[in-house]
Amino acid sequence: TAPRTVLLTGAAGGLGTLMRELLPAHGYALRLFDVRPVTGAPDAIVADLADREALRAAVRGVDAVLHLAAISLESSFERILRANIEGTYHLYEAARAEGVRRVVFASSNHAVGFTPRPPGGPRVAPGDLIRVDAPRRPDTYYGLSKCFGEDLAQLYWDQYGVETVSVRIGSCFRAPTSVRMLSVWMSPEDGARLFHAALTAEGVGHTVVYGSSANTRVWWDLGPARALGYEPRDDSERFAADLIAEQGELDPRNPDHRHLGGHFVTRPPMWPH
Ligand code: NAI
Ligand code: 15L
Repeated sequence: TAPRTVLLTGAAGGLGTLMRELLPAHGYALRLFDVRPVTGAPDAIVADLADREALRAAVRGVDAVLHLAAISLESSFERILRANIEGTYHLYEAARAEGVRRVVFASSNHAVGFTPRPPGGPRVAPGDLIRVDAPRRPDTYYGLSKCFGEDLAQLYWDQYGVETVSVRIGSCFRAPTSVRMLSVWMSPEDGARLFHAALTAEGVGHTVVYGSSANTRVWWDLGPARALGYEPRDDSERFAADLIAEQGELDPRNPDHRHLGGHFVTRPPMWPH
């Protein structure tokens, strides 16, 4: 079958760059969109999410959108409002107007970042895993914008029949760099597997899932992601010994270690501007 055409917003970013490498093997032809030029991709659409005309043209004829473009850390409310809240609204309006039926939305664990870390040791008992229906507790304006995106996705499904899988991504980088990340890490390869499942599963309506690898120390329930057909193959445990030797185990007396969102709760990293 012909590759499915997917608009990848945020194509110049860290995750966008990884997905440009990994998604074609799953059968996708990618159309790229970012406010910054995309290295090695002269055909990429360089435009802001605020540019409604550019967005309309960008989504025209695609089968689905993988919406990664955003301010991906904390920032002023005004900047988050413009890029993440208004920007995501403009993206959904373009999709609705052009008849695009499926969006995969890069939500974040920071939509529930103030949720206490599950009790017990490094291995969480199945009954203590954080579920997707846990109350939302954003830890930043950034996390709040992801709550908005999830609600917007629900509205566009209920009102207009645009389907979304909202993936509350943990940390998707080549390797985990902190002990917290041992719990929330999603390998790029598993990320591509999960996005592929989210792009192709049938009858998703609006579904919210957590996105990580099958980590030994996982904090949340991967059941909803697996129900889409996601089969994670990686586990951060191979990085555990080195990271723990360097940083020590998580300590409940350390405020940075008490919540799902880690140091976003205490010292949110700021978007550079
Ligand atoms: P990133 O900051 O590396 O990339 C984001 C990209 O979006 C940048 O290339 C930026 O130029 C673009 N962008 C920002 N504002 C824009 C606008 N107004 N119009 C057009 N493009 C704009 O972030 P990363 O790590 O690649 O994350 C991608 C998405 O996944 C983000 O939505 C982020 O919130 C989400 N996410 C990422 C996680 C991770 O571990 N990488 C974890 C949880 C969520
Ligand atoms: C996020 O939402 C950020 O976009 C990413 O840069 C990481 O900090 C990640 O969460 C995390 O929680 O580690």
